[in-house]
Amino acid sequence: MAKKSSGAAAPRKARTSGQSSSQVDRAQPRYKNPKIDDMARDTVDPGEAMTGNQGVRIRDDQNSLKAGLRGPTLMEDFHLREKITHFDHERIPERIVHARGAAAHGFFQAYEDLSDLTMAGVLNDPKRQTPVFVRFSTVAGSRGSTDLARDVRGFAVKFYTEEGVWDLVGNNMPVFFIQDAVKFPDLVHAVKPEPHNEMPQAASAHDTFWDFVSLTPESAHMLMWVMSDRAIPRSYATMEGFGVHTFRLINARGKARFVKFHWKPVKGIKSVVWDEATKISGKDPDFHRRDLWESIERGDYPEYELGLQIVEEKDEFKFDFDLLDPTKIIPEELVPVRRVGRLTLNRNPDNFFAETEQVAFHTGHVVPGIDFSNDPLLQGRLFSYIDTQLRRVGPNFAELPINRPINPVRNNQRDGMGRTTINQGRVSYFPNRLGGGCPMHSPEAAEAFLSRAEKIEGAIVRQRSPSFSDHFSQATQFWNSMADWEKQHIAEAFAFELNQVENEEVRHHVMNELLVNIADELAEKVSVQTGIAIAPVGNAKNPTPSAPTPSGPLKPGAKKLVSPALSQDRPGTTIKGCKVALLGGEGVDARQLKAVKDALLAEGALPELIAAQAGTVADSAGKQQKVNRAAPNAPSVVYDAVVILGGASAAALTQSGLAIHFVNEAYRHGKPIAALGDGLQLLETCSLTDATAEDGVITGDGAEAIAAFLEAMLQHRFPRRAIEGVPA
Ligand code: HDE
Repeated sequence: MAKKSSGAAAPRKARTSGQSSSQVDRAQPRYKNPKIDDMARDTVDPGEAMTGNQGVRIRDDQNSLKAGLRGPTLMEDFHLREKITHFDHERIPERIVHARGAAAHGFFQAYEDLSDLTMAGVLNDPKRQTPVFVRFSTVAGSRGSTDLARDVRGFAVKFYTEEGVWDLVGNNMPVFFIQDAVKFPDLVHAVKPEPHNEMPQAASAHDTFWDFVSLTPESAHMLMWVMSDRAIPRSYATMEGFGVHTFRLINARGKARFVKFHWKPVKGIKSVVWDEATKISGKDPDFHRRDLWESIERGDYPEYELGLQIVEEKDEFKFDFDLLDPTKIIPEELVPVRRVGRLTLNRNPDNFFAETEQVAFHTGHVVPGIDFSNDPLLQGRLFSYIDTQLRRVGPNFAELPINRPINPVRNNQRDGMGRTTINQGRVSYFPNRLGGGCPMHSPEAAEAFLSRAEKIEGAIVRQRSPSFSDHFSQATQFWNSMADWEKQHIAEAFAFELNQVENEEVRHHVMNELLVNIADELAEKVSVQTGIAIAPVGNAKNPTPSAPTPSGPLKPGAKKLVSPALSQDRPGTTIKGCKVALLGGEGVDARQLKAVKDALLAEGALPELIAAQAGTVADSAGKQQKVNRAAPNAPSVVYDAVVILGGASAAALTQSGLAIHFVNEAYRHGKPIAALGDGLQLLETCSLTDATAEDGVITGDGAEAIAAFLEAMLQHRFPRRAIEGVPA
């Protein structure tokens, strides 16, 4: 029989009126060892018998009930019907956006007491470990699409705080395409596969997307992020996260301040290159999901620091941009990011559907001490998320184990599809005498939510504030802040996308209404790669359809704006979790193999010996070495770096098409390469012997070469190599 695990066996507390059994059990604190719901865990121990859903033992689950051995199946076969009907209903609608995702459990802990800023316990008690569930996602693709699409990544965090659930539903980019929620369905319709033929999957490189953005100049800044390497992260552990909107923090004295939320990955920001991304999409479309799962399984927990940018309410208007405009960042150089706590992801879900699919985030899930701003995109989201969860997961989505708060839920909401609580008593209304006035309001309690007392006045208008009209300054700032190789990648990304666009008018408008307004250098680079002429638009032959959001004049000095914090051009501090291919075979140099493996393992990197076939190979000392992957199963794109080992295997590698392709491709993608001893032969075959350690290509034999290789790995990529040689 299916066995309920520990929670079910635990002694129950006495119930209080209006509480269900599961609500009582969930009230027990779980901070030390956060588990989402012991009650709901269902495991089958070995030897236990199968039953149907009504508990009846099943004699035979492999043959349906038939009239005669070769006869028709009988309607009365209730087991067959129950099993098949359940199967027929096994799916819920996939999310309209962010359908493809992966998630993990963990905890958040503040570094210090921030009660001067907020009364949110999660931020003002450094002794607390608040359980969290974090779901990462792509936006445009369906649930089965590739992880490596060029796209924004969702970074949604559910904090199960003692004062209720707080969802920080963010992205890995700090701005968004549009300024007003009313445009969101249009944006999503434009970027999703085109409706007549449902192509292309998980890609913005098609006509409808570029048609829409060419008429939506407010998207210029976000386009820069999406065309940059931020849109193709190496892993979820190596990307930033942002709350995007301006929110508010409120302290116990009722003082409010504006805040922007940031997640800073402890491993630094790392990306792949576009050619690599497209290939990983074929070789391992689960690349990010797998990386998250495996790193948690081996104890290499993804970690992020929570950063806050705080702006006093009196300073609301001191910037060149509007704090309520979600297409703008507050440059870190203007308001530093204060790091206030750490998020650690340390447990994989037990069940993808019950947790990762059914988790229901909502920007409106906030706790006392955290409040909204009037950002019109955020205001629209406050409506959309509850609506989408009701449709997708059902009216009782909040009762599901993954969504329930850890503190008790007590209210008069009842019934509805999929209700799991058995509410007791006859009182389900307020005010009441029959229930002793319970559950009651808490007008005085500090832990009761109190909305900000914000003074609002103005006429009812369907207009945008003129303070939202500068669409290009920060796009230009992003471009100005990039290193040469980052600029190259951005220009190549625009060119790739526009070369997929068939409509000449759309291509022309992107160039002449967006790119030329961002940076001449960008427009020129893209023009060369696409053949799109830089020419004024709006003449009679080529009229500009009236853009719904006209942009204002470029601010004086905008062309010079720079924010160095936006660049990824910084070496990392760790190579932990980096995958390193060790190319070898029969007779591989035993000393080199051991030395390089030991050095990598000591840094937490993941060396894998690759040989022509799976199984084992004898090293130069005659010892059998386990082959971690056979060459056909080991594409270079899933590794961060490569070592060509010496020994008798070195000559054989020069005859292997797979090995030659491996090294050439790794070189082209800017990866660190070491050729130890005779391993040099393969570099010669690939005509790469001119490459130097400065290019991340290390040759030699011994501790010095290995140390230089580890140093090169901190760089992660040598992208300039691609600029000066073959483009990546
Ligand atoms: Fe979302 N968004 N969004 N979004 N969003 C959804 O909710 C929506 C926006 C984000 O892992 C949906 O449960 C509107 C910005 C993430 O489950 C839906 C607008 C940001 C996730 C929805 C936005 C996000 C979603 C679809 C414009 C970054 C995945 C399924 C006003 C700050 C959460 C669902 C998960 C999901 C609506 C814009 C982030 C339909 C109307 C800006 C990370 O409710």
